[in-house]
Order: sequence, then C-alpha cells, then structure tokens
Amino acid sequence: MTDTATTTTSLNKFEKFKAQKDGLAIRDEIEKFAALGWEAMDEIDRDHRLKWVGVFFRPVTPGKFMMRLRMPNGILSSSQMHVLAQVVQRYGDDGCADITTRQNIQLRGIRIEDLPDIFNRFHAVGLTTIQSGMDNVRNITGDPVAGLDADELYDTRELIQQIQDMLTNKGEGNSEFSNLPRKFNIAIAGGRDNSVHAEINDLAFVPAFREGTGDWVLGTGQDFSQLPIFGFNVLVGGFFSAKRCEAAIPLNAWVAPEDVVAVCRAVLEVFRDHGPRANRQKSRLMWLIDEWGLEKFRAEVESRLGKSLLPAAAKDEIDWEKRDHIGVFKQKQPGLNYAGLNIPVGRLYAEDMFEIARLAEVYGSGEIRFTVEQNIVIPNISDSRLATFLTESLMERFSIDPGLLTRSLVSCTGAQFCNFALIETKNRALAMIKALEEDLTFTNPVRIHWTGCPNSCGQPQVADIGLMGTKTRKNGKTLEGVDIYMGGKVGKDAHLGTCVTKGIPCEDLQPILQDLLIKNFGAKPKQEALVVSGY
Ligand code: SRM
Ligand code: SF4
Repeated sequence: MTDTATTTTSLNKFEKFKAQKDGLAIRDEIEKFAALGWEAMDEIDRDHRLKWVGVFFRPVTPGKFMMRLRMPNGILSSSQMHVLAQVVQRYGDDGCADITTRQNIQLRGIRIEDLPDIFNRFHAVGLTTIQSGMDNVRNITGDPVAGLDADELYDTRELIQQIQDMLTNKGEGNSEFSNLPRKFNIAIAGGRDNSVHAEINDLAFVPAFREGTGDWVLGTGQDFSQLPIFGFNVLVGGFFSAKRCEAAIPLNAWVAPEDVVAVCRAVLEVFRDHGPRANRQKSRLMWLIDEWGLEKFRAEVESRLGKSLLPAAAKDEIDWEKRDHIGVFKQKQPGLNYAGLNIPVGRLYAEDMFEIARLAEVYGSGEIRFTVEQNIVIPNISDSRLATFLTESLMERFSIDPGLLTRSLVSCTGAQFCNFALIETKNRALAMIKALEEDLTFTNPVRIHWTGCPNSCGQPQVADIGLMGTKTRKNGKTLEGVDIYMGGKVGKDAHLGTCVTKGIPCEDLQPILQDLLIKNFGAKPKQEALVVSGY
C-alpha cells in the first residue's frame, strides 16, 4: 500500500489497529455497543474506532461521549438544528454543543445506549457524523456567506457538498478514504477575504483568474477567448501540530471549478498511498511533500488525475481584509439581509439551539450557518422583518454588536472535556475578555485565540494575540499557564504568528494582556490608574 506502510515493523500503534480492523467497520456494531455499554467495550473500539462515526470517548467525562457532525460549508437547516437541540436536551446539565473552528458543531453528554436512536434521527434529516475524526478528512470549510455576498467570486456551497459526497459516499461512509496516514483538512475560499484560513489547510483552493486561452469560442458569435477565466490556485501542506506548524505552500497549479473534486481525489489518493505512516508526529501531508519535493508530489497528483495541471495564475484574488460577518448586512438578493450573531466561544445549550432554529424559521428561510470564528449567520431576513428580528431577546446574549474583544474571541474545548488540555480555556477566555473590556476601550477588534495545548485547535497562530496552554512554575508550584503568540495575519497576505513569550501563569496574565493591548493595539485604559506597566 504505502511506501512506508509496507514495512509493517515500522508501523505505529494506530496503523496496527487500523490494519486489524478498519475504523469504518464500527458502523455495523453500534447496536451491539449500545446494548453492551461503554464499560464493556474493547478499548480500541471505544477510544479510537468510534471516531470514524464521529463519536468521541471523553476520558474527562467517562460515559458521556462527544459527537462531531459534518457541516459542509458550515450550513444546516432549522429542522437539523432542532434535532441537534433535542439530542442535547435529553442530557440535561450534561448536554451542550460547541461550534468549532472548522465551521462545524459537536454535541456533548451523549450516552452510548442512545446512539442507534440518535443516528436514526440524524439520518431522517440528512445529518451525518461519518469520518469526522481520526485519520479522515475533516469538515470542509467554505465561505460562510456563499451565495449571499454580492462581491463573492464563487459560490462554494455545491462544490463542497460534492467533495463531501465523494469522500463519504454521500454520508454513508467510504472505505476508499477512511484510512489516511493522518487527519486531512480541505478549504475552499469563494470570496476575496480568505474567510476559511486557506493557509492552514492541507489542501486549499483560493480564487484566481487565468489569462484567456486565445482560442476562438465557437458558436457564440463573439470572441470571449481573451477574457480571464475563473478558477482556483491550489495550496498544499498547511497544518498545525504540537511538533511543527506550517502555512500551506503553492502547488503551482490552477484548476477550473469543475476539476476541483477530481483534484481533491487525486491529492488524497497520493497522500493515502504514499503518506508517511511510521511516526504519527510526522504524518501530515507536508511531511510527504518535504520527503519528495514539490515537483515530484505535483507530478504524482497529475498522474492520479490523468492529466497535466495548469501552472498557477500569476496572482490570486484574496485582496481584502478578513471579515467577521458579525452584524447585519445586505445580501445580493434585493430586500434580504444576513445577520451574524456572536456566540461567545461557540458554546450553545439546548434552549439556545431551539431558539436559533425558531429565529431562522420565522425571520429567515430556515437556514443557519456557522463561521470558523465559532459564530452563526442567519441569512435571508427580509427588510420588513429585520427590525422585529433585532428585538428578539436572544440578541442580548448572542449579540450582533458585541464588544471589540468579545466579537473576535475564539477558544478550543480545553480541560472541561479534552484530555490533551493543559489548561481550562473557554470559561477563562470569557472571564478574561470581560475583565479587559471593563478596564479598556478599543477602536478596533483584536482577535484573541485560546488553545488548551500545542495541538492548536484554537489556532493561536492566526490570532493577533494567541494563547497556548502550558504548565509553568511559580514559587515552587506547577500552575496553568500560557505561551503568547503574536503577529498572526488573516485575510490577504495571511501569515502565521509566532511565540513571543513563554510560560506566563494564567493568574498573572490579565495585566500582561492589558499592556499588550495598549502598546500594540491602541487600547486605552478607562482609568489611567489601572495601567500596569513594566512588561
Ligand atoms: Fe483539534 C485533536 C478539538 C480543530 C489540530 N481536536 C483534537 C481532539 C479530537 C482531541 C481529543 O480527542 O480530545 C479534540 C476534541 C476535544 C473536544 O472534546 O472537543 C479536538 N479540534 C477540536 C475542535 C473542536 C476545537 C474547537 O473548539 O473548535 C475543532 C474541531 C474541528 C472540526 O469540526 O472538525 C478542532 N484541531 C482543529 C484545528 C483547527 C483547524 O482545523 O483549522 C487544528 C489545527 C489545524 C490542523 O489540524 O492542521 C487541530 N486537533 C488537532 C491536533 C493536531 C494534529 C496534528 O497533526 O498533530 C490534534 C491531535 C491529533 O490529531 O493527534 C487534535
Ligand atoms: Fe484539546 Fe488541545 Fe485541541 Fe484544545 S488544542 S481541543 S486542549 S487537543
């Protein structure tokens, strides 16, 4: 199979258990596990293989599982949201949901005995959790205002659905792509502002125009042949891991929209069959590109594609600053608006989810969208209903006009549910932002991202200020702390931030952040006396 995988002695433990039983085989065993209970399950099935159907054992809350959905382009319907809310509701205080940094949603508190019923409910409304964890392609991200934005270059929705359908066999599971060497991220940007963070994906497509061919277009009566042709420049190899973080690099390839699905397939086949499988810390796509060099990798993709790739267009069309979509905006459809609501750190409870579904139905078209900043967009609100929509009480908690730190806050799951976490994140992030907004005034949003460990799910490297959980020492004691990242740039000319300070105890963080915000982001103290200097 793979170059590296053929030497079975060098296989890591994940490769070994995948070889024993494919993760997708778990699909047919759900009824059995539900009857058996989690305590009696084989540990590899429970801790790893269940992730192939999006079910995550949480060692922090044993018996209360997490379920990760797939939301292509971050879009769902109010009836789907209703079902998700019902699932969460049955777990009372244990039940909640999190919008993720991949425009997706995860449910918490899930009991294994309920899985057959939950999967039936999901199936009935077209929801799937398939292949959302472990060595599979993650939720495919696209422009959150696709089809709404008058300035968009390409509506990414259908293409992303097609890629998901290809990878997952329309949500039923596809064993062709269920044993990759490692996780794999795909994103397609359709607008000018790189709303998907293309640069941090293993494979990304960014809008780009190629020169016209000069070939006469027959039958049209006009010569359109010199006009620029729309398509995408392809980026490869972006990823974050505890060991290494890299921005994606250009593949020097331009593809027409109709070739995007085939290119995804070709790249994934190359990764599946040749990606390194010996060391899981060195298994992401970039490690293969390093080993082979870009030219060989590109040639292998062409060979799988069955045709040559065209060279990249000279420039891409990402020339805007990134938008956060919080607020109310006119759609390209006359008389319609979309509203972006800030969901603090992405956390939702059942009653919120029912309410969001209701608002989308009453005021919009029943559609709801997620953003990679863990917020929601409700589209298709008519001018005539907008004023009433804005008086809804949910808007007090999920504001269209939050504070300038609150609106850009992102946080990974952290110690509440994640066993990799070195610190608690979401509650701490909220408390910190509240305190900072009480003490300072801002003229611009400052994007603060929290992540509980070096896995970087909360993407601290894309933030203005990124905070990565660590353990640190103070007065002979081990404390929760953070490494501080700065300089992340999103939108046009995106580049990753770097670590500027290590090991700040969380208990000492507030004055340090305050100082950074004043010195680097133009924040002003509400009372001069509160300024802490000397950092
Ligand atoms: Fe992540 C593993 C949560 C986006 C890099 N990530 C995990 C696990 C599954 C670990 C675990 O089993 O506990 C976390 C589940 C915790 C939980 O209970 O929620 C977890 N990752 C998340 C989410 C929920 C963070 C969030 O709060 O939004 C995001 C889910 C996205 C989704 O819908 O699929 C999430 N993870 C990311 C991202 C950001 C992105 O994709 O833009 C990254 C960095 C980008 C990347 O992957 O290149 C990311 N997660 C990781 C890694 C490091 C991967 C590596 O190559 O080493 C791990 C650990 C691993 O895979 O071994 C990890
Ligand atoms: Fe868990 Fe670490 Fe990812 Fe946060 S960054 S969700 S703590 S693995």
